[in-house]
Amino acid sequence: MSLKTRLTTLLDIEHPIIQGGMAWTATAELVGAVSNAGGLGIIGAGHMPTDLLREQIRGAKALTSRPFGVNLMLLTPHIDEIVQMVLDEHVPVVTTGAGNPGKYMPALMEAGIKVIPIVPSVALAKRMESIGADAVIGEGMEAGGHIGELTTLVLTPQLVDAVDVPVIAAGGIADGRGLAAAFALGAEGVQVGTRFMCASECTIHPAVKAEVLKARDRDTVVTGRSTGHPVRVLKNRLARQIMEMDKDNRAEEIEALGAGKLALAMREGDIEMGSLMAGQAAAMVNSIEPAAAIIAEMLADAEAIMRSMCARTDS
Ligand code: TUI
Repeated sequence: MSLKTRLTTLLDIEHPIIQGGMAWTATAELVGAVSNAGGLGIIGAGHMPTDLLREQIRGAKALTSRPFGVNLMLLTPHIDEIVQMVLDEHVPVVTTGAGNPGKYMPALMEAGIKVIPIVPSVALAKRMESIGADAVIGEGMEAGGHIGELTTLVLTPQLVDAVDVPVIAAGGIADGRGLAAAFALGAEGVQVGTRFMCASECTIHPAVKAEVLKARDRDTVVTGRSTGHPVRVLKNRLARQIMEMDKDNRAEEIEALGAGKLALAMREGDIEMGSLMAGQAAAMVNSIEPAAAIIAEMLADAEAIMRSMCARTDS
């Protein structure tokens, strides 16, 4: 099946499925597999040192000749250096998270890079469109990691009404039902993060994949609200400690405790004191499969749903 939209044309990809640029999680192997399967793989820059990120970009280039992207995490202190390196490496697509990428838009656009900001609100989407964004990703609070306040169900249609560029829905989408629902809301693509944590090609520690597979409906929690940068994680000892600190608004202590904890989980497999960033859709992830199988299943199921809905209204 093929679902062609303005997004597949814009990015020169087969299928309107992009993989979330998850820090310390979306590395070259996963990105290569998603792009080779006709989606858009995106490397997660997070707080990664510039040299290591350059290696990941070169690794992705070695694994796929198809387009891929890099997610820039705008809160990272060395973001200026990262942007320069991404420009030098001629990365085809950049998504941005956790802030306003306005400062970097002219240079990225000048270099011919497609720029797709992740937005948590209508106001930011409009601002991004007005300064040249090629599309926007509307991310609902079902998502993992750093999140906004609106749900995917209410954010997506409002973005579709507010901007002319393609809207990609993100947050809580992990199967063909989510893909079909996003299309019903007017999205022209979806971004999927948590499900790809359990792709066979994803290099995170197997202990973290096991936690995602085990997760049930209420196993994620939002921590760090007092810091102004709330993050959704799977509950563990670290999350419980941060929730206690949140009650007393101990923001600085939370920032200090959180430093380095995402890599501790994803790379070293510390599932108690590492930060297990994952979305609510963790509860819907039940197997480890190749990225190509995840994409094929999502497309087939979405198509079947769309057809059955037509059949129901015809009769
Ligand atoms: O960026 C993400 N998800 C992330 S980033 C990350 S690393 C991190 N670690 C510790 C603390 C904070 C982050 C883990 N997960 N998703 C995209 C996203 N962007 N969600 C929400 C936003 C966002 C929020 C505010 C985008 C723009 C924004 O703008 C504020 C402004 O300046 O207007």
